[in-house]
Amino acid sequence: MLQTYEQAEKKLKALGQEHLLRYYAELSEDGKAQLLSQIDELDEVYLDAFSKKDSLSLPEQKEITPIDVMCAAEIESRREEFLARGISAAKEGKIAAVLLAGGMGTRLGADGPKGTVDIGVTRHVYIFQRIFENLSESADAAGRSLHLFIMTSESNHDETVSFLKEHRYFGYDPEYVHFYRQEMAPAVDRSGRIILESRGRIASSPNGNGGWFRSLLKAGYGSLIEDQGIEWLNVFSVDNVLQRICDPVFFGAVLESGLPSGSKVVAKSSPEERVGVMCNKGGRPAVVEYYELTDSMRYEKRPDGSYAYYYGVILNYLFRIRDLEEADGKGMPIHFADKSIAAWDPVSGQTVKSKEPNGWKFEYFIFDILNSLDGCLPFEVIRDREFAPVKNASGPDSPETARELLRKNGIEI
Ligand code: UD2
Repeated sequence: MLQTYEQAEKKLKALGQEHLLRYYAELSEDGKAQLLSQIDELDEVYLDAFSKKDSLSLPEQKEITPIDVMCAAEIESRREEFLARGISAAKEGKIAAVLLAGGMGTRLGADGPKGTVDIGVTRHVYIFQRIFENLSESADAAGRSLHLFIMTSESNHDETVSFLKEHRYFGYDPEYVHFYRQEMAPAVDRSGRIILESRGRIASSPNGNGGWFRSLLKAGYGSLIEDQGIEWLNVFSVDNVLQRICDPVFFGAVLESGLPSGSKVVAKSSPEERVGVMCNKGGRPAVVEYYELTDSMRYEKRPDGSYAYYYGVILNYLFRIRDLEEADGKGMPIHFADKSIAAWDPVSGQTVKSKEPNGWKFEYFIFDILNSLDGCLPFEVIRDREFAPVKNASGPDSPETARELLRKNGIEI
């Protein structure tokens, strides 16, 4: 914690961000302490990345080629073998789950954490409830509870914890549910100056879903993971109400492959579908995010006429922890999201949110770690059975499309 204004001023001067203290004298004592705390937590890694954003020294352009995927038919033919392998490792507690729930859920328009959204019709069906129902199925198959780590963010942590406590974790053993906050990142304007949301508050947002492992260790869960003999983490998205969690078949297949990671994929519904695509980059597995995909990649075809980049990641990954510890230290790329950011307007004396994007948010992406690992098993799952994301208020990937898919899978809603 920065003790004084002078220490904050010194840090900001070195970063060329001293404007953040412009209104300091006008703030209350609490306001001053809050701003000093944000300045203390300010990580210059984002500003460094921004300074290199348009530099001529582009990161070396690694060659991108299609990747082979373990297709559903092969999985079906080896299901019993994979299931047996996965169950026996889960019985020994070698796997735990990590739920990424720090996102803002802006596209859904939910005013609370996305997991608290009830998509039920004849009964309550909260998104968090589906997570615990799916995890419980794998825990039952393993004959034991499996640890679940829930990553939240500053903006939704308290509400997430109180909601799950109020709903008694939907019957799951609370001893096996652990929470931690992800880090926040500052937002900058087009020139790279950090934006003040108000006179005493830096505009900041969760730093993407890619910082999950570093934040998990920073929260002090490394010793629990070691004491419990957990060797693998199944990391997944909050918004997919059909996904299998700690899926023993997926787990067994990755164990059998000998690879340090796995990624559940679905055949894309169209080249335009908003999912990252699995590929090889520089000879190692990788994912290119949907809005970073070039049209030539999006529409590239193999000789047999099928799309070359045809498998989309559903944000359900398996990682072997010992490889993560090594790879995560190599530094993950920072992505820039062009966003409209609420900013303090000294003229009107108010916080103003422009309709058009006016700056950049910084995000780490979970899948960037794949390119630092020695391999990844892309594992195809059947879309209608395992991929029902709730992202938008209406249209594709909405509560309505999710309800349709739940009904199709015999789940009463
Ligand atoms: C994500 C994937 C995309 C595809 C798609 C499948 C990434 C970067 N993109 O796209 O490739 O797999 O999902 O539906 O993974 N989250 C946090 N903290 C953050 C930001 C996000 O925990 O700061 C969580 C969020 O709560 C959710 C998940 O990450 O569980 C996906 O979030 P998103 O909406 O940013 O990713 P999306 O849907 O654009």
